[in-house]
Amino acid sequence: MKNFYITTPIYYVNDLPHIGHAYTSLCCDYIARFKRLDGFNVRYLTGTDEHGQKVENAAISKKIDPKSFVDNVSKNFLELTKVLNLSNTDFIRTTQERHKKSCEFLWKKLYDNGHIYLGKYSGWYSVRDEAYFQESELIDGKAPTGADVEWVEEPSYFFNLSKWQDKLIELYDKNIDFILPKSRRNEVLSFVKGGLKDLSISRTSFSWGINVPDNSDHIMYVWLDALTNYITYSGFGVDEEEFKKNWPADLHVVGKDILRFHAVYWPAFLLAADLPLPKKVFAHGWWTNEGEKISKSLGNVIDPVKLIDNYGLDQVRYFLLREVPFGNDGDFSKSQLLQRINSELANNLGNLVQRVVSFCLKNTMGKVPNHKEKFVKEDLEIINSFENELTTLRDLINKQKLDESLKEIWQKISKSNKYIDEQAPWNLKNSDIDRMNTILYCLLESIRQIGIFLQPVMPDASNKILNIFDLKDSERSFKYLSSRLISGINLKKQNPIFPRIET
Ligand code: ME8
Repeated sequence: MKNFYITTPIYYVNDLPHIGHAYTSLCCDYIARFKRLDGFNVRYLTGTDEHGQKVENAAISKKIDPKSFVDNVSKNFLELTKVLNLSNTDFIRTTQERHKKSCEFLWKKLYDNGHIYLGKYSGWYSVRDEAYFQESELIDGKAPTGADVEWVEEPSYFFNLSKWQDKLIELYDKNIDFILPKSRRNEVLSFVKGGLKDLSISRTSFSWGINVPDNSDHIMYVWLDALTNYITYSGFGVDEEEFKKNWPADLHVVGKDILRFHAVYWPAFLLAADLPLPKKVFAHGWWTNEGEKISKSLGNVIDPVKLIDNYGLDQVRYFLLREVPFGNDGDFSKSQLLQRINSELANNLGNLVQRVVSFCLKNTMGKVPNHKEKFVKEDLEIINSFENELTTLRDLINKQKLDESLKEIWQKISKSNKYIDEQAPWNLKNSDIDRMNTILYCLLESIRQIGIFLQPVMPDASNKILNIFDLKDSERSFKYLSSRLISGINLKKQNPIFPRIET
């Protein structure tokens, strides 16, 4: 079995989860579930980023000690993995012992390889971004993200990032898809070409972090600590064999705001520690809410839990993945969500399943009918198209064109709806039962294939669809697309899969 390893960023535990967290996790879940059905042994990592000044400040403002604070807030993110029905295979917390070991091991490797030196940092720091900024990067005295910055002067260890400029450029040139989408790749490339400064990788002015080995006056910079989570899960510093087996990751999915950390700092750390590099970093865009930037001060933060309570999990999963071309910014609009639920889920998909199965319950004694007739061209287009569809979907998923992969599945659904209208099996009830049965057979077979394809995006609804045919778990993978439905099996009645929502 081939391995596939995908990661979300690990989320800061200074506050409650929001739509951005849910979005990244769902995109990864979609890819992870797809790969699993396609025969890969999938490792899907998510978790929480619990150290640093931002989290320490949040704990102080709540008058709770940092450890109790992060224990509490991290639970909300763990809970979110259940609410979103994620298929993650681990949930890492940077306060775990295994992670501390991994960070210490990486630090020592960097140090022993001669890439860390002690100095003094003086410059601007944004706590909200947990990032250093040069004077020239500030806009009206603030970080480019709009966050406040403070002047920091403290002893600090540095990583010799400046030495890695050529190697990084070579990496981007040789691996044209290392950073996607392309527009983001160009941004990173010009940033690196502009020259890199050595990076401060330790702090002394607060203590909520992992101690630097052999100098407990310093804690590690939270981004060095956080990025290391991706190798902690692979057993780095604990089990060499496991690590070799499991690393590198195939895909880091991140938001566009944290691409620099993943596409510049992270590969530089790994190169300096003589470790293999991840294969790809994909940066997605940001959501606005009804055209407005999402921010706490505007009070328009979208709570994914409430959203799911109101509209349903599979509906939200589908909407978020389908609405924006993956990599672009997107706007969350309630009317657009309702429109997609009613037209694409209730009308297009829901009706197809409902009318075919109801018709069979009345006219084929609730069984998958026999097909005595030979299949004609139109039938074969419905039941034999899966091979091409799977090839197309694979290609789209491998290129992270998630929205397009859903469009492709909906084309199949529309094709089946068109087929039922054109073939009109209801007109054949009294005149040509054999042809009617053949048409219904083809429609049921197409619904089975659609059910299999839909599993990554809507695990619950596709489960209901596949339960109509009482398929075993083992019969739901892509391998089974080519095995046809057996005539004579009983169909199980299902309630409407996607009821319309009145607007
Ligand atoms: O950055 N739309 O964590 P985080 C889409 N701990 N995505 C959004 C968004 C929006 N409106 N707002 C935020 C961190 N995000 C670090 C990561 S990884 C080693 C450490 C996304 O909790 C944002 O782009 O601040 C980021 O990818 C993710 O939420 C987590 O942000």
